[in-house]
Amino acid sequence: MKGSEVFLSLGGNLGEPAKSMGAALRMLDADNAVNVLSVSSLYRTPPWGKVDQPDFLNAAARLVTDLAPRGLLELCLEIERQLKRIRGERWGPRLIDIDILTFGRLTIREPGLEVPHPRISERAFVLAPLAEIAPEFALGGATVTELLASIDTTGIERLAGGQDWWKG
Ligand code: A4P
Ligand code: MG
Repeated sequence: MKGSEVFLSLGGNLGEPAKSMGAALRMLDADNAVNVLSVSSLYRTPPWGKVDQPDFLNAAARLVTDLAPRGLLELCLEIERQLKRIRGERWGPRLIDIDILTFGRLTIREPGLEVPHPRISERAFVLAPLAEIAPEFALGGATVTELLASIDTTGIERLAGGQDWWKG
């Protein structure tokens, strides 16, 4: 597949998030127009935004896809629906959340689709897993490693179990 290189962030803090995230990655990889190239370890992360909720599990993935950005977003939203995500309050607890961090080198600012994801550089739960699979990737003039070094990573823990946890 020639396609576009994409980085995704996955997270969840209800039910069995590792299972939901693994299922989501396998569903993406099963699509003819998507190949999952690499996946980070799982990270346990303190809740960001709304703090009185359970810890999250988070991970990052690198894909190549022949889909257009909207097509990939629709696929991610459909997978979230299939995994019975219950949509609740903003930044609140969730079974599974899939965010498109970057899509090639495109900048998209449209209703319902913003790429690069606008809050990457302030979120250690996104940058810590991303730094494991793409440390030198440049975002707005800094590398992922540099961005991660500039924010608070208190409480973030990489879980043992390596990068094949999602293969099921
Ligand atoms: N949308 C726009 N751009 C994108 C994109 N690049 N990727 C739209 C994916 N979706 C995008 O999503 C609402 C809509 O965003 C989608 O329908 C899509 O059209 P949502 O996930 O329900 O949004 P939300 O939760 O209301 O707000 P937001 O800001 O997207 O929340 P996040 O960013 O998903 O954050 N703490 C830890 N430790 N770990 C976490 O994973 N996650 C959140 C949720 C809060 N705190 C967390 C974590
Ligand atoms: Mg989201």
